[in-house]
Amino acid sequence: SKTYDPTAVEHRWQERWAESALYKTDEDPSKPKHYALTMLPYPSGDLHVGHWYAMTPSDSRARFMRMRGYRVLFPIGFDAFGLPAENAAIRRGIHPRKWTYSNIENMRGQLKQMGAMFDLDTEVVTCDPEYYRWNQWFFLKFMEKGLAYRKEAPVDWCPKDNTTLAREQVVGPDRRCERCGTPVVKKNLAQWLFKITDYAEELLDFSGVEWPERVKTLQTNWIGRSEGAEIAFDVPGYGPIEVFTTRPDTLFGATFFVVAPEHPAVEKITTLEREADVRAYVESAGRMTEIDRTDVTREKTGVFTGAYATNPANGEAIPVYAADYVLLGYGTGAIMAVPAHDERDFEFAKKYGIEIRTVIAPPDWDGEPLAEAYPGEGLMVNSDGFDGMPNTEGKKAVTDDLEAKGVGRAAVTYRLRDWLISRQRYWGTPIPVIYCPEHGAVPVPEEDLPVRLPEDAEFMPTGESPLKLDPEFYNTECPVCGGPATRETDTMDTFMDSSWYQYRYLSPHYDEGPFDPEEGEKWLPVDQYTGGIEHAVMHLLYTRFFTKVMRDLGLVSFDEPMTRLFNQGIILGEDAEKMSKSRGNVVNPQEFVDRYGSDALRCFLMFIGPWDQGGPWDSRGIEGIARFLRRAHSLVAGGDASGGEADPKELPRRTARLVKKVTEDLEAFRFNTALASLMEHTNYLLAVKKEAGEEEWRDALRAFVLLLAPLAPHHAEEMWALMGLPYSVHVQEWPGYDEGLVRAEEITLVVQVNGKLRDRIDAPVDISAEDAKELAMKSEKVRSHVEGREIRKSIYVPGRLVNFVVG
Ligand code: ANZ
Repeated sequence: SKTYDPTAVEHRWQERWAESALYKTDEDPSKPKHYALTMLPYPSGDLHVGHWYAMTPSDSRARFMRMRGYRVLFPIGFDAFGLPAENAAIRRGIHPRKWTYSNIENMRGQLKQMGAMFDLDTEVVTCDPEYYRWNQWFFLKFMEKGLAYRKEAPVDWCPKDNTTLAREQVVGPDRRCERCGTPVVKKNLAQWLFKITDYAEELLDFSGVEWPERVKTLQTNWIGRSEGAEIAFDVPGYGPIEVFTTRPDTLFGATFFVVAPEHPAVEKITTLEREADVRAYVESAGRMTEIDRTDVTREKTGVFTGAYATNPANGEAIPVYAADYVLLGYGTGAIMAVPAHDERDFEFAKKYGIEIRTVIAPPDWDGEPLAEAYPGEGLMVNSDGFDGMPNTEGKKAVTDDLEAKGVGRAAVTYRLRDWLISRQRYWGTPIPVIYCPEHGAVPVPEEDLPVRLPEDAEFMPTGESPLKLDPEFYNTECPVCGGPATRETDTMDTFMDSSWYQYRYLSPHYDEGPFDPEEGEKWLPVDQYTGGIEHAVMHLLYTRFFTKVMRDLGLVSFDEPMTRLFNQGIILGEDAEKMSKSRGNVVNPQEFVDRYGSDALRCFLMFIGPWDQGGPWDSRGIEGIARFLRRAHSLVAGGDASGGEADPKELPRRTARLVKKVTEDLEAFRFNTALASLMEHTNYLLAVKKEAGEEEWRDALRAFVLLLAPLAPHHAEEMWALMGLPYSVHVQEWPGYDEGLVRAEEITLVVQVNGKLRDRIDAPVDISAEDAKELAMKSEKVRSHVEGREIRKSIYVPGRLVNFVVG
C-alpha cells in the first residue's frame, strides 16, 4: 500500500533485532554447523556498491541456511592495516589510527542499516594489538619451523609510495604499482620471507575443496609446476654450475650456456679481458624490469664471459654467456641453451653466430639446418647412443644416464616464489625480531608480545620505515644476552592479517592462542566462503598456505580453510563500465537506501543477473523492485488486490512449486531467479486474494513471507508481524513442500518425427508450445532423426505431443 515507509519500518526492525539479540550466534549443538564467511572489508570510510553486492547476497544465503536448521556463524570485521591510512596521514595530517577507527565507526552504522545478520560480538579489527599480537605469534612459529627467513633480495619498489611491493601488487605489462600506478623499480634490501614454496606441491592439490574451476586454474598456473632435470655443467677453474631444464632429451644440442646477469658465478668466471664488457652489461640489466626481460618480442642480448662449460653428454666446451632473458629467481638461474629447439636460444644463437645443432628430428626432416626452432616431438638424432629413441622416452633415459654419472637428477621447479612479507611502512604489524650484534636476528620472546606499534610517528615518505626514526621504539635489549640491540623496523604485509582472520572470529578476545580450540571444534573449517575473483591468487593462496602450516603446528586437523567458495561478479556503472571516480559513474548506495530502503537495494542487486556475473547498475531498475516490495506488502496490508484470470484452486500447488524453486535457487546462489519467481507469484497471489479460501490463503501467504525473509529481511519481518505471527520470521523453519503436489505438475509428452514415435519426455503441465518443442529437440533420439534435415513444420498438441515434419 501507499503507506509503506521503508526507512521507518527498517529502522524499527533493526532496533528490535538489536534489542532482542536476534543475530547472536546460535550455539545449539543439536544443529549442524554452517560457517558462512564473506570477505572482510577494508575500512575506506563508506560502504560502496561493491560491498553491498558482496555482502547482501552472502547474508541472504546465511539467513537461508539458518532457517533451514543450521546453526550459522556469519561474522564480519575490518582489514584495517595498510597503505591508504598512511597516505591519508601524509596528505591530511590525520593519524592512521584515528582515520581508520573513525571510518570503522561510520561503516558499522552502515552495516547495521544493511540489515545483515552479522554477529557483531565476533567482530575483528586487524589493527587492534589484540589481533596483530597473533600475527607476531604466527611469525615466531614460522621462524621456529624454519618457514620464515631473511634474505637480501632485489625487490620491486614503488618510488612514490616508498615501499616494496609483493609480486602480485605489481600490475600491467608496464609494471606499475597496483595502488598508485607509478612504474616500479628494483632495489636491494634485506627482507623477511615465508617459505610458501615448501607447500607448492600440496597447494596444487584441490581435492579437499569445492571451488570454482577458474580459481583452481589461476592458482595452478600461479604455482607453475615444471618437470625436468637439474644438470651440472663443469666450468674448468670454477666448478660445476647447475641448470634446470624441462628438456634433458635435448642435452646433445646444448651448444652454449647462459647464466643470469645477477648469478653469483658471473663475477668469478669472467675472464680479465671480458670484465669491462660484462660489468657494463650486468649494470644495464639490473635496471630492467622482469617483464621487459622475459618479453619474447624483445631482441635478445647478452655478453660472452670468456669462460667455457663442459657439456656432460659429449665433453664439448661450450661458451658461457650472461644474458638477461635468463632470470635469477627461476630454476637455478642458469640454462643450457639448445638453439635448435628453443626459440629464445635460436634467436640468440643466430645473433651471436653460435652453432645450431638439431637433436630432435622434426617429421620429414631432410637433415638440413632448421629455419626456426623446433620445439615439438620426434626421434633423437646427433645424440650418440640415444639416436633413434623417441624424445619423450629420451627425457627419462638421458636423466637416468646423468644420474648414474652423478651429474644430474630429475627435478621439479615451481614459478611460485617465497612470500615476501616485509614492508617499509608504519601502519602494519611490527615484525617481532631483535637484532643483536652478538646473537644476530633473535625472535622476540612470546611472552613479550605484542610488540606494539608506537602511537607517535613521523609520516614522511622518506623511503624508510617511519619506525626507523623512532629510537624509543627500536632501541632495546637482546633477549639472549641483555646487551644493546635494535628492533626490526619493517612491518608485515597486510595479506598476513587476512590469511587467518576466519579463525580469530571464533573467539576475538581469546588470549591464550590465535583462537579458542573449543570454538574451533564447533565451527571449523569455513563451510561457505564468498568474495571476489580478484583474490584468486593472493589471499586465497596465502590462507590455504596458512591453514596447512597451522595443521603442521597442530592447531587444526584439516587441510583446507574453506570448503566451498563462490565468487560474485562486479557491479559496473550505468554505462556498463567499471565504476570509478574519474569516469564519474560511481553509485552511492546511501542515496538508494534513503529513498527506497535497504531491502529494495539488496533485492535489486540480487535481481540484476546471476550473482557470479555481476552487471551494470540501473537506477530505474530499483524502482521496479521497490514496486514489487510494495505489492508484496499489500498482500497482508490490504489494498489493491487486482482480481483477474488466475485460478484460486491452484494455490497449494503453486505454493509448493514456489517453495521448491526458491529453495533450489538459494541453494545454488541463484538469487535473481528466486526473486523472479517470487515476483510472479506475487501477481498470482494478488489475483486470487479475494477468492481464495481463508486457510489456504493464510498458508500460502505464510510460505511466501518465509521465502522472502532471507532476501528482504525487514520487509518479511513487517509482513509477518502484520499477519499476527510471533516474532521473528527469521527464526522460523524454512517451509517444506509436498513432493506429490509438485510432481503432479509433470506430464509425459510423446515426440514424433514425421508421425513416428521417437521419444517420450517429461514436461511441466503448463509448458508453452515453444518450450515443448525446444525440450523435445534436446532428446538425443529425436535429434538423430532431425539433424541435417530441414524442419518444415512443428506441431504441439497441448499436454500430449510434439511432432516435427522434416524434409
Ligand atoms: C633446455 C631447453 C631446451 C629448454 C629446449 C627448453 C626447450 P618452463 O616450462 O617455463 O619451466 N629456463 C630454465 N630456467 C630459466 C631461467 N631462470 N630463466 C629463463 N629461462 C629458464 O621452462 C623451462 C625451460 O626454460 C628450461 O628448459 C630452460 O630452457 C628455461 F628445447 O632447457 B630449457
